[in-house]
Amino acid sequence: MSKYFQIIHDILESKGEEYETRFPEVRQKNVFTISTLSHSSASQVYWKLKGNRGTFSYESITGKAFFEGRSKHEYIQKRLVDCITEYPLEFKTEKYKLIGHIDAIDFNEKFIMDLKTTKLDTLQLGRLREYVLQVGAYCKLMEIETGRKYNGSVFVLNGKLTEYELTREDIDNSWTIIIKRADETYQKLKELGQIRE
Ligand SMILES: [Mn+2]
Repeated sequence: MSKYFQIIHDILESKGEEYETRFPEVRQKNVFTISTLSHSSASQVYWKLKGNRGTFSYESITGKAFFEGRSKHEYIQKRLVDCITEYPLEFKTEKYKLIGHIDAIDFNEKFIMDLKTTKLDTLQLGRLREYVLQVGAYCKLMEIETGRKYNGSVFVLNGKLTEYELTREDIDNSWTIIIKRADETYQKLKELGQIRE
């Protein structure tokens, strides 16, 4: 058996903690992810209380849903030759830090993309709203970081390709909501004794 059996085994085995392994700072109680906050403040609190996402069985790791989602992302990301992919962002306050990774960003066009591989046949409005919050917050963070305005779109791949282009209003609203949720998360974790000032 070659040494790569163990290496591939470990890659599959650590899938459940993939994000934590690649970005260990997310294990800190006061580091929140924009993608989780775009779902809700409660989910961010949940993950902080739970610790990590646990390990998965081979069956679930190699199951269709995970690989389909990842492979669609990676197939497209590799071919977006004018873009930087998995571009990291952060926003630090005195209380907490927000982090995020942009699926693809075109610095010349000042354009941000997030790919979504939802299995829903008809995209639910609630779900789309979450996606918009995430991309909107990324756009705003790029603006804060560079002083230039960024636009962005959500691309949904679910049998067909749909684009949702964010408006300026979407972007400003998203940032307000994400910061509000981050404040709530911080407050809740403090009440639960998870964070000390
Ligand atoms: Mn994505």
